[in-house]
Amino acid sequence: MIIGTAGHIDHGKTTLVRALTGVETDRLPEEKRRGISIELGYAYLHADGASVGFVDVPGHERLLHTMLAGSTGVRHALLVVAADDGVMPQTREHLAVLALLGVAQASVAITKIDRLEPAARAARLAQVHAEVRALLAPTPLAGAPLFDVSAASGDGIDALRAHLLAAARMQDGSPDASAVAHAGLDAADSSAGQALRLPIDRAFTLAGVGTVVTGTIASGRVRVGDELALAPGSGGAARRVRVRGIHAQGQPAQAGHAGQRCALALAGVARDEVQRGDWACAPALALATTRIDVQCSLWPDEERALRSGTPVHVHLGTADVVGSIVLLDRDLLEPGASALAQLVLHAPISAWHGDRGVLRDASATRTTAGVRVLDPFAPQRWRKTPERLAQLAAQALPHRAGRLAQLLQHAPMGLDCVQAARAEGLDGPAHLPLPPDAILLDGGALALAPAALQGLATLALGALQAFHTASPDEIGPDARRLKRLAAPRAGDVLWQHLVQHLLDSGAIARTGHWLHLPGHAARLSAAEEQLAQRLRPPLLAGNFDPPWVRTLAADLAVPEALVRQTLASLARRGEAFQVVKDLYYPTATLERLAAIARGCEAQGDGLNAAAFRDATGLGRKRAIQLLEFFNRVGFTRRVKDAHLLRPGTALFAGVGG
Ligand SMILES: Nc1nc2c(ncn2[C@@H]2O[C@H](COP(=O)(O)OP(=O)(O)O)[C@@H](O)[C@H]2O)c(=O)[nH]1
Ligand SMILES: [Mg+2]
Repeated sequence: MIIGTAGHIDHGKTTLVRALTGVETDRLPEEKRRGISIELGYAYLHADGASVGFVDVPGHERLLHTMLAGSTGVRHALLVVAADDGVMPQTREHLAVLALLGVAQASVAITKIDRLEPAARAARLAQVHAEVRALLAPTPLAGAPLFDVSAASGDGIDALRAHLLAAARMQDGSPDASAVAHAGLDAADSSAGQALRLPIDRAFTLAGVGTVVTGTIASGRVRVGDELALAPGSGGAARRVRVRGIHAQGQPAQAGHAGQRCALALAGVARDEVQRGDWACAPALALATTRIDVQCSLWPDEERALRSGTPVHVHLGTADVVGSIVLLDRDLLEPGASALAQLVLHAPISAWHGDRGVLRDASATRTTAGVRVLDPFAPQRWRKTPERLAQLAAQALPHRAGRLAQLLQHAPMGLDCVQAARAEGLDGPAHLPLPPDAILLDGGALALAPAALQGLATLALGALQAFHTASPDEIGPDARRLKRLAAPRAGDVLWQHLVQHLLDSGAIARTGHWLHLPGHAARLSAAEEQLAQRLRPPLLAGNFDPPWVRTLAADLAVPEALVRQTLASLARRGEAFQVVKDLYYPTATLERLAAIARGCEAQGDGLNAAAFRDATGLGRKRAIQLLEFFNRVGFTRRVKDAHLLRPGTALFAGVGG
């Protein structure tokens, strides 16, 4: 168990840790000279079957960022209040920090009782106790026991030590101990699959060992030999390192687990490439973000409401970064209230679902709010839509399985399981507790609720019907064009699945590449079939310039209307396409023209009217008409004067059928 000190400067935190453990944590020359703590101090106590790590924090108000870094992973707070001074500003601020970080256990040491006049002692202690009780009352730490101690005389020290060891035994002995050791993790999230995360609070070089990082393991386990990532890393890439050696709770070890303070000796990274604020984590978890959606609670003692857009200092894990806060479900956050918000950061950090942090004001003089991470992959656009707010409400649910079930309900385009697992700190999508009826696609990388599939099917069928109504003489769109018409935000894998699902169920049909409603592809009447047999040869013989309806009618001596009707039926069967009014090209001819267009795009100035004209030997006007046709059916896409093939398009590639 990790115990963190808290309290005003000079109230005796460092002295008390020394009295409890025998370890002097103020080791820097400057700390010795000035008699104050500047850096985090660490000490361990192994006794009576318990292992307690102490993180001693500086009390100076200007060093609150250091106190915050040290308080990540603290399970039990040791609030120190000097009997002579009583409650002071950093007593209050540190308590606020602990409460906002979600630290749920504490003990209070009333120190320096030897300094009180024996005659006035009882009265003064009663007064300080009342003051402290009043301070704790509105916080989750209200029930913390008080111990009167003196490091100078040793009074009360043994009782406090025994109490802390007992608390450690209780906590480390409980089955969920490792999973809940991190203050930011919900007890309900103690399921398997949580991979290693360790917020780094120190990095240094040790002669003969190399780069060493330290921190309290937030989740998972680490073993000697493991490959880890250092996140957020620079340039969007997390660096890979290997664990050469481990100290857990101050002793050499082969492994370390959640709740333990560890030092990791790392191979593959120089000292100046890693710093406080970084995380050592399982490679599958590495992430870097500048936008985090959170639940934000404004401290009740704040004097003013928090406005959307306010600049803030964000402390998450051991990181400390500036940014601003955007309120998502209101414009103003009143003291004591909580809201959904987005943190927009000036530099990337790593954070995972459930992590807790605090906000300080822009000048970093006041702790103002606590935050709990809901989504480290927060969107910039559509961040306040009802759909997005529903997703965030789902993210706020305490149990992982319930949370994912709700998230899936609010994911009309499917849930990205790789990202969801990463956000949850799980070692891959296989560890996500998804509801049994979830439809898994793309090897489990995408999950879809049955209702979402139904919703997409309705959109697709509606779009197809509208297409047939608008273009009765066309067979139908290809799958990509239908996606653009029906659900442009759907991913390709999802869309393929949907189209296959609709084909399998008979809701739609396919002719060649073209999709259509089953009733749309025309059956030719006997008369039409007879005429079609006479139309096909001249159309094919016409090559890149097939005859017009009028010419065909004259040559075959049949009424124009009948030729027009028969060609429209052939078009509805995907055998031919009307390129301009009354000019039909057989699909086989279009396949050859498409091959030429592909060839044009691959060379010179690309696919434009001049190049296509030269390559086909057609006139300029017809070349342009054909290119416009290609655009219309989604084979190409026009950008200024060029026609770009839609990437990966299979249209007119000669599937035959
Ligand atoms: N008389 C007396 N002095 C104490 C006691 N605890 C701490 N001090 C003194 O108070 C000063 C500040 O203590 P320190 O542990 O550095 O306080 P911190 O800033 O909270 O870490 C030092 O000079 C200590 O010797 C105590 O129990 N009795
Ligand atoms: Mg100190």
